[in-house]
Amino acid sequence: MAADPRKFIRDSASALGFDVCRFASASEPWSAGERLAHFVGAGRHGDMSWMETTLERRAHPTTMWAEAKTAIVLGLNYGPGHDPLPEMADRSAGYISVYARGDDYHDVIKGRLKTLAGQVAARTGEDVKVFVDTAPLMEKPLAQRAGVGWQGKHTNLLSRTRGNWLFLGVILSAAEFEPDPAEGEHCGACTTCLDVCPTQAFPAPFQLDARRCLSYLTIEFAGPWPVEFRGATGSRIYGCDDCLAVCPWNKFAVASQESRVQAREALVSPRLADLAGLDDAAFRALFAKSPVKRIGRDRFVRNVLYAIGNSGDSGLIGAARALLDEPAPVVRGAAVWALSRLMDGTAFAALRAERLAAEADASVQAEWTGAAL
Ligand code: B12
Ligand code: SF4
Ligand code: SF4
Repeated sequence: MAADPRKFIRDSASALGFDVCRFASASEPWSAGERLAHFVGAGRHGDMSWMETTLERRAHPTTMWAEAKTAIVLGLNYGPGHDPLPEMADRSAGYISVYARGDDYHDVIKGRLKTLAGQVAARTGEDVKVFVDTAPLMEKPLAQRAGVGWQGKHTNLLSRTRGNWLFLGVILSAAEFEPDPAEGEHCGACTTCLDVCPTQAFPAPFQLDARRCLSYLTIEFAGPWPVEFRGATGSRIYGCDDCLAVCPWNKFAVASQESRVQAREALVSPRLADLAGLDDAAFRALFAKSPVKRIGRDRFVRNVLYAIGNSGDSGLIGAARALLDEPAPVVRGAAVWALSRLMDGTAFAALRAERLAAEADASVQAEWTGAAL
């Protein structure tokens, strides 16, 4: 009997540091494309306009690459080895989500995917294409089809044997491989992730409205946030882990062995006062090789100011005041909001009297007058 050609690929994936490597058909039809169209049609993608422009290509692997026959789905465990949510009890510190505490996972995974893809191409003589979140491919439904896990009610892919902390990457191959069995859904009657969400971002189980998700707001959304979400963010300054961290299937999660995704000490409970004082150069240095760098200093400092506004720590008033003269209106506006929460009413009114007349930007004026929505 001929050896299973998948074994070589699995062994090589494991040697490259991947924790999971499974195979799925890339050509069979699915309903994920229609669900994506529903998501975008309802406007749930918010300002992520690339989701609109790539909608047709994202509908199915073969609409992007007609020759695709097999999806080789890779998973990399980034489990922290503990429940990170209690860290948020320290309101004078910021919370950076677990996935962003080490090196950018795109950089960690991409090179390895390319190496593996090269081996697959050499072995099969067929073309390959590599994906890690950077091109329009729906990775979670492919991972479910390959049996890596299932999309839970929070819409992330989780696994019976590994819990919720898994990065995904995909290689499409024009070669046919025998598919692994797909995974079924094992959420049952549980609604823990839906109930914990601080912004009620789930319009229904298995559906997310990204516009309400703190991960979207802290990372993808550039402007001043709608006021209703600012208090809910608490100390979350980059991403959000709540719906992942509370899932009971995490009892099977294990700590990641991958050195490049291990948390850097400086990115666990960093002091808000220090973060508010970062200029562009210091921001870039602190977040070198981290995904946080991608959002830029101004958006990050905006997030820090919302967290300062939620801190209840009057010792942070000086840090927020120091940002009232920033060039970016989004930073000035967030500083005003933070001060409105931390200063007593009389002192804030006096500051407003001093500052409002000199403020030229309408969005920042609205923060001073309390008219911001
Ligand atoms: C856009 C995006 C986001 C957006 C939107 C998230 C989302 N859930 O769609 C935002 C910015 C909010 C986001 C946040 C996060 N993200 Co993100 N994100 C993506 C990205 C680039 C595309 C996802 C996508 O296509 N979304 C569109 C929606 C429509 O797709 P979907 O969730 O698969 O939709 C399914 C369900 O809604 C369901 N559905 C819809 N209606 C119905 C109805 C019924 C009855 C049923 C049963 C199902 C159902 O079917 C749809 C198709 O399968 C992927 C990478 C990729 N290329 O796939 C990473 C990815 C999903 N993100 C990832 C991560 C880690 C996160 C965060 C955990 C980061 C953080 N800690 O802050 C959060 C999690 C938030 C959450 N609860 O989802 C990982 C997830 C890994 C995993 N194990 O699942 C991915 C795969 C990146 C990667 N390569 O590892 N992300
Ligand atoms: S990441 Fe946070 S805000 Fe987004 S859906 Fe999950 S719990 Fe809600
Ligand atoms: S918390 Fe419960 S409902 Fe949510 S993904 Fe985990 S098992 Fe499913």
